[in-house]
Amino acid sequence: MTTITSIRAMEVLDSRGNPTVRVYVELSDGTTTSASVPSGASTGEHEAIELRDGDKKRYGGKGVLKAVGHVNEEIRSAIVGMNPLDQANIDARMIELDGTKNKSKFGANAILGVSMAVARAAAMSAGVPLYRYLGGAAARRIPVPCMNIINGGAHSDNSVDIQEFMVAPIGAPTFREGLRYVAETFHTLKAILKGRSLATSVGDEGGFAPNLGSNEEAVEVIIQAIEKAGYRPGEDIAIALDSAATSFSTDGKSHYDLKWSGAGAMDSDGLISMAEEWVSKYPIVLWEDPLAENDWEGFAKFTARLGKRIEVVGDDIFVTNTEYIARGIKEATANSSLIKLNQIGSVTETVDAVRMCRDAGWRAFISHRSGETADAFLADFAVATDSGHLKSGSASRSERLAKYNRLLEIEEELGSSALYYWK
Ligand code: 2PG
Ligand code: MG
Repeated sequence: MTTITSIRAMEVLDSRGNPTVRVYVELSDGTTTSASVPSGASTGEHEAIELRDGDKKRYGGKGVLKAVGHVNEEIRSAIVGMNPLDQANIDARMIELDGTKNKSKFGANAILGVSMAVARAAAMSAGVPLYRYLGGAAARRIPVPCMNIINGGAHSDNSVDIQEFMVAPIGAPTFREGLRYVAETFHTLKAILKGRSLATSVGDEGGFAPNLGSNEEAVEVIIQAIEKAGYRPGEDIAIALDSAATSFSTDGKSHYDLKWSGAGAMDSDGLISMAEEWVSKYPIVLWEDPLAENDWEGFAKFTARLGKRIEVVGDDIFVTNTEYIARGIKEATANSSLIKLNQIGSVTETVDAVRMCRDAGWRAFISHRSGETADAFLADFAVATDSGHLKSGSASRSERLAKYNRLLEIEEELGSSALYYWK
């Protein structure tokens, strides 16, 4: 039997220049590999804990040497000797040793780093690509890339309230073509913004971060870019949004203040009516976090009114945690959950969250974090879980393109057996 012979972590930097955890795993058959953990900015209140040192003398307190230490000591001694194919038991062992509800002892960054590196090592040792190891022989659907071409909210310094304006190539015949559709739209958008003397500098996820007149103007300029690039809005390319509404909620629950649009203060009902108007006017197919993380009631109203027309995704409200997703299913809070590995902190639990969505007839939208690394684990994970769509930022910044480029590779490898479609 092949066993894990070594586990070692180190502190590296993510795409924002903040420390994160990288884990190296070695197996008895000579396999060596590593995995790096991402980090969010607009984090949900109930996310698993990303352990940071708090030592202000290093990286402003953001160092991860404590998490690294937990991998190199307690986790290492518990996991070395185990079979790398035993993913669920390895994850369970770490969770049990941590002993807290939110992984605050070892840190989700420590546990997830090991979990991802073990999965990758097991795949390599078995001689199969990661998407096939995790998803089985029938894993062959390449996700539609929802490309975030205008960044706002906590991801940029402009005055935009809504965090992400994404373009989704829903009518493309293949992933390769879809990626081309949206990358061309990104370049066309840049030319339009330049022509209007607007900033073309980018935000954390590689999308532009211009100061426009209103939230709606962002949708309008994107539609203009889609058309100018030669595509049909709503047929070739649709729009997906992530409001990340917690960030402009004044009470974290049911009151909001949209500064940028000049719309000012409004309650959940006002926000839902605005969204309804937008969905009627624009080719929007997906809306993530239209309301704040504690606005369960607002979410359910939103879903009752728009859930038949669009995909309603909960991110901060569900935090990839089956406890919250289960409540969401019971209360018809949404019809989809965002899926982020580091929100829950292990590969097994992330797959559990996707399974729960599928069992309920929900969708699962696979996501990167705003702080990323060049690790493309996510691309394989999205194919393995058959999710059909993912978001990995824009057509700039290599940590974003790493995932899209990996999907190009997977599609090429699968050849004519690859599937690509929206819904
Ligand atoms: C989100 C994510 C990723 P962050 O809100 O969906 O786009 O952002 O990683 O900052 O939570
Ligand atoms: Mg989100």
